[in-house]
Amino acid sequence: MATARFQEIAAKVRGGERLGFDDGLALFEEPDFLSVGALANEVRERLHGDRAYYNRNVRLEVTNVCVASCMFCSFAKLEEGMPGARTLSVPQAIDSLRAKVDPSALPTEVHMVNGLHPGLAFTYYEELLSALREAFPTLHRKCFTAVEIDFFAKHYGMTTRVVLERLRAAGLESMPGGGAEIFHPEVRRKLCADKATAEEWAAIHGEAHELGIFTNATMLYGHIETFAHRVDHLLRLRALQQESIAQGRPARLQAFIPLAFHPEGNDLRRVPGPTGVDDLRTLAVSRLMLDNVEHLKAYWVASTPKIAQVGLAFGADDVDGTIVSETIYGSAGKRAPEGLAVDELVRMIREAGRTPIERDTLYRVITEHPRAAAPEASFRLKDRREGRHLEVVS
Ligand code: V47
Repeated sequence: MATARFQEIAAKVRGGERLGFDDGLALFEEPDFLSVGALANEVRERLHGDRAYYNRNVRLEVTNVCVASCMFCSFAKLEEGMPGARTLSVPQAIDSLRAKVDPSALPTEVHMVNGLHPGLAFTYYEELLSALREAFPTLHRKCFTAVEIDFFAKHYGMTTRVVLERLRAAGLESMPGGGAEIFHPEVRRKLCADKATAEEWAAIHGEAHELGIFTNATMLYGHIETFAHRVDHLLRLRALQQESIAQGRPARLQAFIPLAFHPEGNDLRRVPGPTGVDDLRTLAVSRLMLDNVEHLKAYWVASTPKIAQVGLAFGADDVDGTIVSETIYGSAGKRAPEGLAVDELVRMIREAGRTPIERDTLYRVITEHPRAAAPEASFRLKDRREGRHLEVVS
């Protein structure tokens, strides 16, 4: 049974009142996490009905060489030439993407993030974007975190605005939400002192919005931060979005994505990482606090497809996409598959009682799938001469 404090917060939410820092903290501390989830679900259904989104996307990482030394990272190799360090030339990057996709069913988005490589020319990134545009004209290019933009500006001696303008001219269309980690300086100082600060990260997103570039935002949770740090993080993002709305900027934060910390192969390997309940509660509190960000992603790569599926009843309206393969979580001990087929995403969404919608990067509807028949009817045994096979019936 939920506490009286929770009932107070629920009344605020139902009355359309904005939640404050103490409310957020109380939601993280509420013993009845199912009630927190149910309240977030009310908001989620008010915003999105029974729709749940996925997209057909593919990941690209062209270099894992990185000058930053984030304690949580298992992906970056600090210097070129170290075992496992890898940097692709522009033609190699295009070939590696070509090898990942089926030309007869091209995805709609490439999501690219990289290490902060000190030895490449800025023109490399411009050439990369132009080559992607030329080789895959229908793939939306969602590329570079604010941390990369900040690094480019400092390393190549340009303002962040010029960096964004040059990358946009070369083909950048939107930006992912990575690099946010935890904004609070008590944590950021320990976790990732040598990259963009919270203020720099937010300023770059605001600038991107001014230029019409839609962006996402993330939060890496389940390591050395407290619930208070998480609430602080959510409030900073809400303020950033409020500013973009108030200024009438042509773009916004589209989606928020909480990222479950994975401890293998990094300096925080003794931290156990979040539990399933923490994953679900964090989604729910995020939905309740971030009342001005439209979409909330349950990112199946970080939380596993099973938790992401349940997350669709805890505030989330999106499960990300097909991914195909990625290396950030692959090198940190992920318990999720390499990629998911569209059939698998659709089944996962349907069995959560939602209508699956394939979206593009900007949340325009590509396909609305019919709502499910009973889940058990999605499979049937088919007799074949050579034996009995399971066949998926869509
Ligand atoms: O910023 C790195 C995180 C992020 C670990 O915008 C880790 O649609 C857990 O930003 N354990 C990159 N997390 C991924 C990212 C993202 C993911 C999905 C969707 C979108 C989007 C963006 O991955 C990094 C960092 O916070 N990360 N190492 C780790 N060991």
